[in-house]
Amino acid sequence: MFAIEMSAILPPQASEFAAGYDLFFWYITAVIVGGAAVVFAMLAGFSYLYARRTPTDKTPRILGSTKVEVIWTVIPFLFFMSFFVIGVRLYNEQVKIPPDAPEYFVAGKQWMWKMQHPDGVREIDELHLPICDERDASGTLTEPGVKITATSEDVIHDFGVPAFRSKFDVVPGRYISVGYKPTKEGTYHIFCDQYCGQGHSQMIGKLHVLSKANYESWKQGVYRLPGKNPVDGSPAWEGRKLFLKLQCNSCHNNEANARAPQLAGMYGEYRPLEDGTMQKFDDEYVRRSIRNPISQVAAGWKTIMPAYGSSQVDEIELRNLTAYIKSLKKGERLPDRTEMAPAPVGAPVQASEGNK
Ligand code: HEC
Ligand SMILES: [Cu+2]
Repeated sequence: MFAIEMSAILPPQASEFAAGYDLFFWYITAVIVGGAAVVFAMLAGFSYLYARRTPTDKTPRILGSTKVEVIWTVIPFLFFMSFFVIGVRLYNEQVKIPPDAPEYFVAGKQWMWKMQHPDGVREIDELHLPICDERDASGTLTEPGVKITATSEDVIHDFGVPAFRSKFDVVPGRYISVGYKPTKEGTYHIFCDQYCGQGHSQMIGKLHVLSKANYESWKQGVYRLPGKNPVDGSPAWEGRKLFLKLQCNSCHNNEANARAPQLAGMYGEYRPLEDGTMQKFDDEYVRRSIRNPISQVAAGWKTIMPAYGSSQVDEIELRNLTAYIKSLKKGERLPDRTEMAPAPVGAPVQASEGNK
């Protein structure tokens, strides 16, 4: 439906960040080309000016000039510093993400991209995003844009969207986030920008920037399309189902003498550990608690929690469990020890007593 756009020299500028990035790119290019031009012009000029004219010409004895040395040190230094300062400012623009930006989750895997929207919609090798188009009188965007958080299920990949002038490594065992403010409707490339094995060149996808209305109706369509990964709800909601399905509640439950810590209200706090250190209870902490509980035992608890590898809990599921734990407010009760996971949507209804 959408043709992939690609202009002659650079990809289209489809995010707020892209224009500043391109300006910086051209600025560096101009400085480098200008610097090279000065060097080559001098090379040519001096070759002529100081060429040996007669067989008896003598090479003059030239001693150094502090003035010239200072000039050719300070001027390039100032240019290099300007690269640094502008570079840091641009970098910050992309990694300082407004706290109210909705979070999309991306998991790289040999050789595909799995995406999950904040409300649970999932996609593979495609990502639909709403456009950012509300500006104040001075033309500054008033919307937070979206937050993309990514990790990998196997090797290092790199989530690259040239039209957004954005690429970042997707590393197993770590979460990395960037902010996007898509400003132009259209369909753009997603590439894996880090060689990741045989299928690397096929690890490509499409990013669709839709108007807000189209984004909403697209999501409705996904909800309704039969067989296309129907989802029941938010990551936290899916996480609670997993929590029951994996029977985390056999230990983490609402009983006073439960065998494992109450998880409610812990997110964002500092957690004392058995080894005497304090750890921030954040996404990475929850990930380590599930993947490798021995690495950080909560103070006062036994090391009985099993480690859940990626064959039991994949990255999207891990993310959903984290969202569930994060959603538990202080004082909120964990599920009952005996509560069971609900049957999947559409499963045959069990015969009740009366039907026998
Ligand atoms: C056999 C009992 C048991 C099961 C099953 C279990 N846990 Fe645990 N869990 C523990 C214990 C005990 C601790 C505290 C000791 C530690 O940190 O390893 C803990 C710690 C944690 C922590 C860190 C809590 C804190 O306060 O620091 C998280 C998060 C967690 N579990 C999540 C889960 C999830 C999610 C599942 C299901 C996939 C699960 N656990 C299954 C026993 C269990
Ligand atoms: Cu890859």
